[in-house]
Amino acid sequence: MKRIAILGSTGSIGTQALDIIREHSDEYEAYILTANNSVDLLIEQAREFKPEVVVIANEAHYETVCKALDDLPIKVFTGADSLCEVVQMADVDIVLTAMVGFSGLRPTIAAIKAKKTIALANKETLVVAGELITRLAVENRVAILPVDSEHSAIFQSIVGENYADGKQFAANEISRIILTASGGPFRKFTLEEMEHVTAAQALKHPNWEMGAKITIDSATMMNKGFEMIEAKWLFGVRPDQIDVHVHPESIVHSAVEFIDGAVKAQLGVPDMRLPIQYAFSFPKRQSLSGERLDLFKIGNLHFERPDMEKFDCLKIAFEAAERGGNMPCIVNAANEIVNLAFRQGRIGYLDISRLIRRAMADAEFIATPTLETYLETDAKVRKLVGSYLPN
Ligand code: MN3
Repeated sequence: MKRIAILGSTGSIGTQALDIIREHSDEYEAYILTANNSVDLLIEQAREFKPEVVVIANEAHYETVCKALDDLPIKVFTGADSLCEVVQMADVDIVLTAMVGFSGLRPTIAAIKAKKTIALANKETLVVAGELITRLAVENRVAILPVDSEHSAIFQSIVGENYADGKQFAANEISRIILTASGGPFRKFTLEEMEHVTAAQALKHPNWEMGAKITIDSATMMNKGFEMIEAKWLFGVRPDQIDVHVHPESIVHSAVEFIDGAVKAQLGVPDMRLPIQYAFSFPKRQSLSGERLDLFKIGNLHFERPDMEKFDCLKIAFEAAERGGNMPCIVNAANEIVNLAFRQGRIGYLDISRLIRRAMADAEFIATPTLETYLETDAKVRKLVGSYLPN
């Protein structure tokens, strides 16, 4: 029995992780469930899965959750710091980081230091602090298993590429990663058309059902830029070895080219439950209900080069990755603020990249950041970008 802590159980990844646990209840147990504000769903999940611990991060909802669960032997905690504490509990085997944004950083670090296997869905953690996180993972001998569908595909393609070379272990060398992208809802829009798109249009993703923040990030392709940075840290490649391919069908979830030119990919229907389950079951595969890939039905697969002029956020991510230091942290913090401002109708779609570029120019660059630098940069840039917004 693997005991799983789901950080962000009421979000899109969290609820699908619970689907997996429901389907394989003899193998997995939802041991910790956490949410920020989605009180009703968290209570419903707690009553169904009977976890050991529930965390409602927003303290304003603490009484409500306690009352609703007071007939069950479930411990209820509140406050952002309690996330860092509960992930260290002795019985936890896997921590699924499925919360949104920068808030995932500190709990992920706490879980790594407590030597928990990480099923990583919170890509912002690696975008902001990839150097620190990967170093801590090596020091603590902790596995970081990707849940992002592209990174799971890359990971599935490199499983089996390790070998024993005498008494040493070695891995076959990757020459290139093909990171696929659906292109989002504005793939065929002109820049002029993009000027006027609304949040409602951006929230209609053609292939994937996701939370609001990441759906907007997909529309701007900042999500793909962040995934490039995520891949750089997870697989130890340089940004120039990562080739973004727009692939509107979302069937090839990503691919790896090795030094001999062989390309391995993972294909399937778009369904996040597979990468979530693979992170839980690795190295084993398990049955999974749902639709199967039918290539006859799909007929053709298409690939295009991304338009870096139209999707400036993708270019921004490459620039930030090349610059290094706290620049990806600056970009992430700015993006979290403008993403929300766009959803609230306070700024236009093209203002997203304009304001992020402004923050990149204005914020203090630090070449060799520490955890404190990241926390400080994040707070400062949020304030800075807030000052750019109309009232
Ligand atoms: Mn993805």
